[in-house]
Amino acid sequence: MLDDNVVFEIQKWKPSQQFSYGTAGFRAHANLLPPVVFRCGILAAARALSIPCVCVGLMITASHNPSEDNGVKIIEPDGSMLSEKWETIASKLVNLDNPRQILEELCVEEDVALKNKSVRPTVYVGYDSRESSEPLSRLAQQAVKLMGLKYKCFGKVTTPQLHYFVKVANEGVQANKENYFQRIAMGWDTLSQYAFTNTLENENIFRIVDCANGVGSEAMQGLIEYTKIKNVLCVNTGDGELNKHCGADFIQKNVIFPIISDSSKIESIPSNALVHFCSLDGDADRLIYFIAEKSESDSWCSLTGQRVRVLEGDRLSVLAALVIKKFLDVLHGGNLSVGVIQTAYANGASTAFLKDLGEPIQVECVSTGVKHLERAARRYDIGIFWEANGHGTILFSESAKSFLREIIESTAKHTKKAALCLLALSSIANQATGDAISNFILAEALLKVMGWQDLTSWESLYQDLPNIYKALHVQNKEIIQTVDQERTVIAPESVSRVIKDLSESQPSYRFLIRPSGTENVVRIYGEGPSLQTLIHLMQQIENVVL
Ligand code: 16G
Ligand code: ZN
Repeated sequence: MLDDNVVFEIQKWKPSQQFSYGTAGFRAHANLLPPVVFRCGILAAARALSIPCVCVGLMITASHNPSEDNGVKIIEPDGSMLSEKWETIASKLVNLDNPRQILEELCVEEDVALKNKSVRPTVYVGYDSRESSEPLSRLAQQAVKLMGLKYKCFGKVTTPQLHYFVKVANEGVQANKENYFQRIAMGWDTLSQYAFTNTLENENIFRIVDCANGVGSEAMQGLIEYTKIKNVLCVNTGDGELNKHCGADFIQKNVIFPIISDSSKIESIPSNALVHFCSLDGDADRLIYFIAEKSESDSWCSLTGQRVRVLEGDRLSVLAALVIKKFLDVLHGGNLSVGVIQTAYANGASTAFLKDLGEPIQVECVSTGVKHLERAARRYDIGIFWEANGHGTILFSESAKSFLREIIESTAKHTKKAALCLLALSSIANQATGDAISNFILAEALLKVMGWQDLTSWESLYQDLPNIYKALHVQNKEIIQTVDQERTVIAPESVSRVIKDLSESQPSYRFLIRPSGTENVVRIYGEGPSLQTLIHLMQQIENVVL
């Protein structure tokens, strides 16, 4: 059954170190990646052969990592991230000296026919703007061919675009950029027709999008072209270094104004304009808004390094929940369940705000990692999820969409409008994964539905609780064990006891600790009414951890 030639070829591509398929796939310095990407090409093909499907996806990107890094991840036929079972298979296939055994297992257990299968699915490949990305994609192509499968390369695309292509292709829809942008533009047009409280013409808003010098800048151009949204100025579109002192991850972690390598593009913005500032990350699956104070005499460049006020992912959840509730109220709920999924790291003030919204909004907490949020969100008719880092989307179930379509066909004018607007949200929000490009237009649309021109209206919905988030370098991060969606520490005993005692003596404070899934550090988080007190309390936790 196994072709010796295939095994021999795979064996030649052996990584020089051990790799593990983590939450973001395989990631490392680009020099180390050729064998990993080759074997991932084999893996993608095997995955495609293991289930009836049109295609699976393979994306070459290292997201917000420095430009010399790269990475690879596989996309399931439904557009979601690789299943946990296949994550384990991926790690084995990449690391083994002799892959024969794992390939044989796949043939038997996953029914992967390495040859002579009549239906040959395709592997869809995309890559980001890194120098190493295109050459790596050619290795994936070689591997897919070796497995006898078809290969379709989309060239430079954002990660969420590739997720979208894979999802719609498996649903029988043509997968291309036109279709991707048309869907978004359709939703935007519907909302502008029925729900915007201020018109496009009379507004004095400028939207500045920091593209992190990544692949998102090209996608932003497409978005602007199709939606015809006005006054969008893209900066950091590729002249500067990828993710260096700019981009969503940098802003969220450092809370400072980015370097703008092409700031001349925005110097002519009128001084009385309202500015919406936001940043994409390197592969455009995260979006972070922020507010920067600028006096008339300041130039944009002079703001670099100054503190900003970040509107984290939680704020997008809140905005989405508010608008969805507004439309659903017109439909008297329509018996649709609406869940907002957060992790324990969402600011407590956002959780309290969301809980206060009441029916039909339900708030749920899950463990860190997009897959946990996404899985929980899919259990609702409308599932809203965002991580604080700016990754998220709004997912609509098929039955929710059918329900809305029925209303549109059969009922009175105002309910029809509300249903149309909800459907429009489902067409803007990427239904496969969090997407910074579509979320940019989504956020701008939601703000318009609320009638807010200024970001401070959004910001003043509630005040974030003071908080501290730190990474601690420890010898062995794995000794930290948590339960209850990372909200309770159970080991080691010393850490667990300190946190328990502090939580009991200071009930208005909250403390979290967990090993990072992406770095060799332990992350600690504390939140409460006074920053001064918090600093003091967090020190006690740090002392026992270190
Ligand atoms: C990965 C996850 C992200 C999570 C982050 C936590 C995906 C696609 N990404 O980037 O959801 O927030 O890890 O990293 O799953 P940490 O464990 O190092 O804090
Ligand atoms: Zn990313």
